[in-house]
Amino acid sequence: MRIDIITVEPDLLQSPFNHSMMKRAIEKELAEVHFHNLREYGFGNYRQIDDYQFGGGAGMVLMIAPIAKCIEKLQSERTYDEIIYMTPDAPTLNQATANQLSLKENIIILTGHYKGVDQRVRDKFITKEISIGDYVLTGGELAAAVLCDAVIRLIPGVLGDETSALTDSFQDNLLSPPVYTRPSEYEGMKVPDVLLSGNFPKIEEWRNEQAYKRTQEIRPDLLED
Ligand code: 6GU
Repeated sequence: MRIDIITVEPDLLQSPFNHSMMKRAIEKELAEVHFHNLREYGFGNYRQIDDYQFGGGAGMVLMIAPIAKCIEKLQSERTYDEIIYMTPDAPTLNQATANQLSLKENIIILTGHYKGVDQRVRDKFITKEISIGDYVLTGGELAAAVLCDAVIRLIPGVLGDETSALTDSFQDNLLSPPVYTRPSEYEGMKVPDVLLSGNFPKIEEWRNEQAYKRTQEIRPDLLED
């Protein structure tokens, strides 16, 4: 999978890709990530990329031309399956969306800033808009890193069996059950007997019960779908 990220703050975005699972995916050549500094596509000596909004109001808006120049250059090199815009005014990312995106070949992710992008960018280029939750971030960069992490770990071959994505929270719309490791007793707090029993059907049943119970307590909305 190839991901091209168009951003105003490329430096803010680099580090998550140099660690852990995303680093592993890139090293295994299962994922390829390219950063494009929008400013390099800006106008004039100041490389202008934003301007005041028509109609007045605080905050700058990213102009269409620099973004168009960058996207059209990428599109001249290959075909993209999705052009995604990270913005709080969009449907919220969930596991189903991450699963779908993990099967794509080439995607572009555009990260917003300031007051966002000229609506015509969204109308002309964007095929999918994603928010990562009901709160406002300064820019879409961290949100893009979150999206990439959620997607890249699902690309076949990235996770080993020991960390199979199939047992993750949300993969079946349930939260994960509690987990324990040694010691089996710490300051009087004991690991549930069933986990030490060696009775694997029973353990599986207990985990399912716990997952359901946790979901009911913490995220009952997940059970309504
Ligand atoms: Cl994708 N961008 C920004 N700026 N804020 C957010 C977000 C995205 N998702 C949640 N909050």
